[in-house]
Amino acid sequence: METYETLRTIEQDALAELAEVQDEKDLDAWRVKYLGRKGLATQAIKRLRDLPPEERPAYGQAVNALKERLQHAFEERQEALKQRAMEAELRAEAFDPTLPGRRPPVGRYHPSNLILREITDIFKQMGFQVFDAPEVETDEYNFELLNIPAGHPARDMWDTFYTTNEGQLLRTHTSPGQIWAMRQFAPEPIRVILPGKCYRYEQVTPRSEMMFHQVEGLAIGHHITFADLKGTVVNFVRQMFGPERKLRFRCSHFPFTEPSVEVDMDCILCGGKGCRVCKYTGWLEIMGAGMVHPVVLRNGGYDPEEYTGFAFGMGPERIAMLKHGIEDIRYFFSNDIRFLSQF
Ligand code: FA5
Repeated sequence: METYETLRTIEQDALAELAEVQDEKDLDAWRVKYLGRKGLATQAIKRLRDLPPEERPAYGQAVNALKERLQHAFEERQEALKQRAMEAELRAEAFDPTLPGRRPPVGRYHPSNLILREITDIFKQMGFQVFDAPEVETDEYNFELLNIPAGHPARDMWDTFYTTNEGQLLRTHTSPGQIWAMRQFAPEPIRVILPGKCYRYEQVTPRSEMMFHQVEGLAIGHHITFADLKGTVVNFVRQMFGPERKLRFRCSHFPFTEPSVEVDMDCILCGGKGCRVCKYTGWLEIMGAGMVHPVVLRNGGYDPEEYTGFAFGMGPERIAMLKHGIEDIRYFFSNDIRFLSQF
């Protein structure tokens, strides 16, 4: 019976020690000590040899039962330790369910898109529809059909990026869109605006980018006069910049309009007195415009004896710069979130 006494002692010691175990390392040492290959409970089977044969099966069963109980106790302790570690971790994180949640950052429109939307909304009220034209153009559409033949000095002003395909280029202005729109609608009267990207091979400065947007406007019909152009532009500028704005139409030249003008607005910062923004002139240039040249009308499919039209082209980034007091156009496309998130 002494043999069974030993088993009981092993069990009591093992359970007492197990209750003291506080971490994984001690737990593992305990397992080796009692349940490992050379562990006390495992080795207890060796006593079988000292017993008479008829008692051996009962003793064998008693050893196995002991090992099972110890194994069970081990697993329970292991689970309890895991649970305790998890609770400690949660406490350390100090989760407070009453705090408000964190808002995920929400995307927003790019300032160029915002100003394009404002511009198109104003023209939509005046019956203009938005027309989409390609950014990758041909020499024919970007220049030839707009009355700018090869060798024309105006080509210097509108130098661009060429593709490896002969005669294919990135458009320098939205004006080739006039031809696309005319060819789609002629001989119906039209009123369209064409917002989109343009590209120029020129030095990047605080006022000029290599890639920027333009919004082209085109109206063609019977009896359209320069007065219609003035009325449309005045209405646009006053809705965009306020009803007190004054406008000036200054003689200019574009090969695709005749007569041509540059439209200036009194400086919104100094009200016309002269300041750094308007370079002390009191005026800010906001667009080029004019009456559609007869050659361009014909290229678009309208008979210039019967139809007249006006066109204009403006730079929305420059308009946004005036509206929001932005000093450098390069902010628009340098992808700095500190700038973009202000709109
Ligand atoms: C033109 O591009 C003409 N196609 C405009 C036009 C259309 C005249 C229809 C008559 C009839 P201009 O090169 O001046 O003109 O450009 C028009 C506007 O685009 C400028 O007033 C400016 O706001 C903007 N722009 C021109 N170049 C740049 C640039 N490098 N960076 C940013 N904006 C520019």
